[in-house]
Amino acid sequence: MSSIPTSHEQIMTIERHILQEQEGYPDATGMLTSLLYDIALAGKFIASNTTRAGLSEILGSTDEYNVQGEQVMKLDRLADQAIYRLNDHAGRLAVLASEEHEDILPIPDKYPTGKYVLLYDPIDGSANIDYNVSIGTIFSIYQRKTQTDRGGIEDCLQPGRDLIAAGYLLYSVSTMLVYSTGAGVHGFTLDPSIGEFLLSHHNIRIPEPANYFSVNHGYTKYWSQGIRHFTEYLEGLTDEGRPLSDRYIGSLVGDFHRNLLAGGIFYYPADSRDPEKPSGKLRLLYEAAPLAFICSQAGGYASNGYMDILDIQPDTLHQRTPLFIGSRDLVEKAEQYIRIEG
Ligand code: FDP
Repeated sequence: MSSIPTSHEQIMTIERHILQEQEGYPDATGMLTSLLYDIALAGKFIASNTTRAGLSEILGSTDEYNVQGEQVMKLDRLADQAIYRLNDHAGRLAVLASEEHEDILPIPDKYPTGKYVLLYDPIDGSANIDYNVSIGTIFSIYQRKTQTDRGGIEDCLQPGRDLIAAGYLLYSVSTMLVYSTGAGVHGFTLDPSIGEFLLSHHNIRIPEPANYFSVNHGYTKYWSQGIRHFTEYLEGLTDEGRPLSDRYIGSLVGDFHRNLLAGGIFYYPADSRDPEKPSGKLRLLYEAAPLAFICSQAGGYASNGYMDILDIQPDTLHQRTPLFIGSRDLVEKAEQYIRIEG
């Protein structure tokens, strides 16, 4: 059944919404609009494949491992290629970088380059694919810094503070696209009967008080004292004296999205499991910075435990960071515990 409203509600497609936002910028060329629109198109393509994941040959993993040493799932590869191939030839981008590739992804010589830079995590939460649990795609758009013809790594190594736009797709009960160009956060739900993303969540703000916290408790014994005590605080000793509910999908986009709509905190701290990964698991450029941008636009906050994620200058493409993200007061509380107890 289509979700076309019968009342006087305005139907706002994502294309119309992006165009309307562009009207606020008289110098806009339409390039960002079409870039965002093609990301939405890639999202539709990925969504149509995720819904067939249990039936088609795309279920399961390939024999390859990505730069993080993780096994590449077939859907990862398909999503990675879809995003690249929809964007490599349109003359909007100087360079791309994907979480699945060690190095930057240049624009082929035969195509023109443009003024933007696209970074993306094609499938986030991919360990969930085989179990039919929510997964997502995360994207970040920066303005290029270099003036040479082809973009370079300096164009990709920019702090989240400099983001022009960021967003994510969530492939779940329904498919959603949530994005911000720095003027609030807006959510669109894919109506599969007409193949359009329709505005369903206008100007999202993280509600108060918070309701949830999301963390992988399986790692408790590897946490610092500050993280353990912060978790105990959430479990029962919050300032209001009520425990928050614990919900962990293990898919950052899904966990973040729930906390964005319902109020809460997701955290993936540094831990003592792997001395080679002293900064935790999540990637600054592909995961933490874009979601921090969305979060701050919705009135929330994201920190690495010591400072605002948006202020971190990345040194490498695949740099990892501890992440505390969601309702501002909870993230600040985490910082307090870490400052005092480590
Ligand atoms: P995944 O490895 O399945 O891609 O950074 C990736 C991520 O999932 C996040 O989406 C998720 O929040 C986290 O890792 C889950 O890690 P744990 O299994 O260690 O909890």
